[in-house]
Amino acid sequence: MSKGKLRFSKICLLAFVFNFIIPAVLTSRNFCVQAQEASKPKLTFSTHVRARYEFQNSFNQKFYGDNPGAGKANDGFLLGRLRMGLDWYPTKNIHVALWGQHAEVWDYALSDNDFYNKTFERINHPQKDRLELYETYIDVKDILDSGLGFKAGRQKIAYGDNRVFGPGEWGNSGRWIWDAAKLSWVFNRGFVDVFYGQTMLHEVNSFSLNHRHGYESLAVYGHFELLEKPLKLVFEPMAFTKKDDHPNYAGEVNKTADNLDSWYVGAHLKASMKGWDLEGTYLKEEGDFAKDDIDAYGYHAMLAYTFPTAWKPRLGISYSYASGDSNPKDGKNETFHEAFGAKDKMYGRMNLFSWSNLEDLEASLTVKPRNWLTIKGEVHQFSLADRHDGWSLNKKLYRDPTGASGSDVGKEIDILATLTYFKNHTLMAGFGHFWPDEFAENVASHKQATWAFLQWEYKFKSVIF
Ligand SMILES: [Ca+2]
Ligand SMILES: [Ca+2]
Repeated sequence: MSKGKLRFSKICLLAFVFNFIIPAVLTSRNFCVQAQEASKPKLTFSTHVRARYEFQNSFNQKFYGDNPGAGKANDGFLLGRLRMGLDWYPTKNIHVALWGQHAEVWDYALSDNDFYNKTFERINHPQKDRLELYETYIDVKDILDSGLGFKAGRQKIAYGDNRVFGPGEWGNSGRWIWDAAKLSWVFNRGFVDVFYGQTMLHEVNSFSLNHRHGYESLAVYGHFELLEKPLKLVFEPMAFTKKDDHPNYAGEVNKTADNLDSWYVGAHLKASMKGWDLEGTYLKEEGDFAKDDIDAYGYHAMLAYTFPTAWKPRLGISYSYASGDSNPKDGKNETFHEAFGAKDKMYGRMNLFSWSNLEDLEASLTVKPRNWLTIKGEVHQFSLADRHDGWSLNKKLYRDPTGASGSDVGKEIDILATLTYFKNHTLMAGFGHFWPDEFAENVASHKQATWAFLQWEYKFKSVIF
């Protein structure tokens, strides 16, 4: 579909929403009655403020060690984010949101141009995006008691444990934000969503209303609560595309520039019983990466037990896998490309890894000494799924196609504390340390890396009427 057609179809969709559905819903008797009955606020104004100071020693967003290709070996910077918005609920089942976001970073050693993305042909900044449109949508639920609804506009899309679709809130500019139209069918014990959307890019100083998006996706996601008690079992099958129609991709052998046309199919499963939690995700990826065939897969499995004692200790083990490419010259792309998920709370808190060419063995312990205090510690052992493929921190630079540099990348420990003692305020502090193994030492550096942060978050909502 051409850009013009796409824009045209979006405009048609908006016109349809405003011209047909809203009046139809508002004049429906059912909704008028509900509107009279509702005593909940109709219009609210909210403010979310977040500030975080981070210190990175011997690594940054793109490089590992004391000789980074950009930025400094040791960097300390302040991140600030302001989100403000109006939420209007004309009836119980209609929600209209209009929000803005301003994301800024001070004292950052990496420049804006260090985040120039050749594939997207512009800057896509993970920390900085000024005066932007944030969540702005219309959400209509349960039209005429049918369980059917839709949500159209700029929105976050998240399911399950956020691994496949998740906003990625840790990054200051908010990683995956969608311009999408979603149809939902909610039934007794589950829902099915179908949506088409495009992900926004974070260009620092340009407003993103008519901008070039990153990826586009057509997706179907189901959520089925199969069992309730004593075993709770949730099954979530999914299938979706991840496409970029711009010819900025090149294959391994045939370098003719072409587009990305991939699709995924898989499922997420969650089971809980008597303090035990079991969770698993499997995702198969196929399609075309320029002239190469994609043949990749990823999965994750987690088992945790929460002790019914003081401090509620929760002990967990988890294993994440994402396939890597075994031969850079066979015209076959076996690297699993992460979908649209979060990675902040996964694959180590220092964010040295993504769900791509990865083996991550993790053990964690969470305790709650007070109901307002949570402390989590985790240890990781990271390896490459395939030693001929690159390290996701910087795939092109940290890669040894011969495989001679080994596959063990390193070990990491993280300790995080979250404090919610003060109403509307959340304080977080954290520390991480990384020990490089053979692969990181060979392709990057022998140096150990350290990370620390302190974060304050404030959320306030006031009722206008
Ligand atoms: Ca922007
Ligand atoms: Ca290959």
